[in-house]
Amino acid sequence: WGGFGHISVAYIATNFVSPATTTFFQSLLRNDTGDYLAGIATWADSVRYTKWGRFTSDFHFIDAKDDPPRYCGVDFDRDCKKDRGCVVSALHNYTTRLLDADLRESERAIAAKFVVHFIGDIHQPLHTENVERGGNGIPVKFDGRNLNLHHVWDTSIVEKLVGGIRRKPYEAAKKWADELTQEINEGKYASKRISWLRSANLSDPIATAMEWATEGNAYVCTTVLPEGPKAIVGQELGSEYYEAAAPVIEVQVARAGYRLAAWLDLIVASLK
Ligand code: DCM
Ligand code: DCM
Ligand code: DCM
Ligand code: ZN
Ligand code: ZN
Repeated sequence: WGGFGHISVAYIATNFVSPATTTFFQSLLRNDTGDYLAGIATWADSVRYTKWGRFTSDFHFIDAKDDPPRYCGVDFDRDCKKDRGCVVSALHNYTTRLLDADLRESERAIAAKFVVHFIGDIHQPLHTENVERGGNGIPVKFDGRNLNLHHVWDTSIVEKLVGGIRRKPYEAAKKWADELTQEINEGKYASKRISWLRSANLSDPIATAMEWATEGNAYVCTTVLPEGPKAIVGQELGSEYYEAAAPVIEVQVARAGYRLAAWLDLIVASLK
């Protein structure tokens, strides 16, 4: 996701975590405001092109070598690069480090920032797809602008859906997160929220992350590339395509925020 998606996921999680989880992460991240998660949600993107952060650049995605729209699917052994890792192995690594009380606090804070970010990214369907580097190599149009398909899914659709995210992104994200929180608590997602946590198992972060990755990757076949990668090249995506994509982005952001809260709660509960 672009910054707005990550910040929105963080605010949804902030709405759902337990009081003990709030206290733990406010202390670890040295921020006792309501922005303690939102404020670090995009940090991982800011380090991926730095000298220190180069080794993390492949941690934001898993390149599923499937064949949309014919078949979708993610396979850890096939798709997670052995030498460089992927979003699934990164979630395992940084969850383990967050749980490791022998690590320096600064290292556990870094791990927390990566976990918050990568649970967001694993829910972006094109972060679980190999075709054209997750759609980065597919030129399209969106409301007349020339963009690539990945950017449309990271940013353009959300921007059109929510509106005004450029002027005051944190305020707009908080407002959208509160609306999605309401939908999870008593709206269109209320009957689904228990099932959203079914896969969450702190004893097996790889299996958990693979379930989340597989669910998001299925949208590549149904909604992202319903007629395949060639058919979408140069197409205008601001109308009918947008109408089908926006609900998928909305549910994926809601799931990411709700699951992030549950994951952080499981981590804090297992520390005592
Ligand atoms: N590291 C990692 N994953 C990688 C590469 C490195 O977790 N794909 C970690 C292992 C080391 C640190 O980063 O603790 C620095 O690695 P190196 O000394 O290999 O640069
Ligand atoms: N690191 C990591 N994952 C690991 C080990 C290390 O991301 N499993 C990163 C975070 C640390 C850096 O590498 O800041 C240096 O770690 P080390 O001191 O273990 O080389
Ligand atoms: N990306 C992806 N899959 C890839 C390569 C990149 O999902 N195989 C994502 C990471 C960023 C965006 O695409 O969100 C742009 O990546 P880059 O700047 O590396 O081109
Ligand atoms: Zn992206
Ligand atoms: Zn990212």
